[in-house]
Amino acid sequence: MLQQELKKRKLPNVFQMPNGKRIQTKEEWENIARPHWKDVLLTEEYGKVPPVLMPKITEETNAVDFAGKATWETVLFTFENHSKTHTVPTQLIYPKGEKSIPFFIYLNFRPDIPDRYLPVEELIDNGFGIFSVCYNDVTKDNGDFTDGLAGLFQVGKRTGDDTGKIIYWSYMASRMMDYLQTREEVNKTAIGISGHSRLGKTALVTAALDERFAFVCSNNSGCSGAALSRGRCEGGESLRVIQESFPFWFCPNYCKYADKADELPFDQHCLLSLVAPRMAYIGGAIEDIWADNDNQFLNCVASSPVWNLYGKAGIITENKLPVCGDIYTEGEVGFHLRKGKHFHSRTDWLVYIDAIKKKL
Ligand code: GTR
Repeated sequence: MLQQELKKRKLPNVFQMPNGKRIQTKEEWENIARPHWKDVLLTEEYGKVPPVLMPKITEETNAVDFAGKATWETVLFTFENHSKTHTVPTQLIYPKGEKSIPFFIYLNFRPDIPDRYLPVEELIDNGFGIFSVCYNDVTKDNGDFTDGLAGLFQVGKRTGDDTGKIIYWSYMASRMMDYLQTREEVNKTAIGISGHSRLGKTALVTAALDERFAFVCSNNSGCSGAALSRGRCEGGESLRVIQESFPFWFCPNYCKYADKADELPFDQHCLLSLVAPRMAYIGGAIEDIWADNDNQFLNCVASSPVWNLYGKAGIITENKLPVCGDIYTEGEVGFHLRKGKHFHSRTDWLVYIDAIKKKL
C-alpha cells in the first residue's frame, strides 16, 4: 500500500546520481550523495549558506528561575560584517545545577519565555535545556534583505541561488549550536532542534545541513518542509502558492518550479534523508490539511532506506496511511498525527520528548 502510494508520486531516487552512479554504501552516501543533494537543495530551493562569522557574545543571568528549578540566561550574539553589526538576543534555560544536559534549540515566532508554543517548565521537568531565539530578531519574516543578519551579507537585489530567509534563520541556529559547544553543562551529543510551520521547515533544513544536531522535531512544517511536493493532497499548499506568498523564504531559483513539482530535480525526501542516521520526528495535525499529512508521512517512508544503509530502521509503521491518533516513534524516523489544528501543542512536545528520551 505505502510502496504503491510512493510509486504514484514518481520521486527521484535518492540513491541515483546524475552521472549514472548508484549509491550502495553509507560511505558512498556520505561522500557522494550527501554533498550532491545538499548542493541541489541549496541551489534550487533554499539558497546558499553565508560564510561563518564568529559573533561577540554577551551573557546576562535573569532572576526568574522557574520555582528554583532552572537557570535562565540571556545571551546576546553580535555579528559584524563589512563594518555593519547586528545583535540577536537568545534565551538559555536549563535545569539548575545539572551536567550533561540534552538541549533543544528552538526557533520561535515570538521572544516570549514561556510561550504558547514553548512549554518551558515541562521541558525542564523532563531534563531538557532550551535555547530559543525569535526568528524576527535574526532577520524579519519579509522581503527586506537589508534587515538584520541578511543585511550583513546580501548585496543588492537577490538573484539565482542567493540566500533565502529560511537559511538565515537556520544559520542562526547553527551559531547557537557553536555556542552550546562552549558550555560545560551541555551534553554535546544530545543537542537537537525544533520549530513549527515555517520554523519547522527551518529546523529540518538546519538538521539536514549541520550534522552536530542529534535530533530534529519538525512540527506541521508542510510544503517545502517535511511534505513531499509531488502528489500533493487536495487542499494542500502548492509550490505556486508558497512561492507567490513567501518568495523571500527561498532562493529566486525555486520559482522555476511553480506548477512543475514533477520537474523538480529533487523532492523533500532528499532533505529529510540528509538527517540520517540521526533522529527525525515529524508531527502532523489532522485539521492541518494545508500541510498535507499524507505527504509528510510518506516522506518518512521514502527517506527510511537511507537509515537502512546505516543498519537502522527509519520509520517503523503499519502498511497504511496514518489516521488521527497514530504515533510511530519507535524508529529513528517518526511521525505522529494528533487531533486539532495547526499549532505547536503540548501534545506534540510530549510525543517528541518521549521518543527522544527513549533513544538518548
Ligand atoms: C502558511 C504557509 C505555510 C506555513 C505557515 C506558517 O501561511 O503557507 O507554508 O509555513 O504559514 O509558517 O505558519
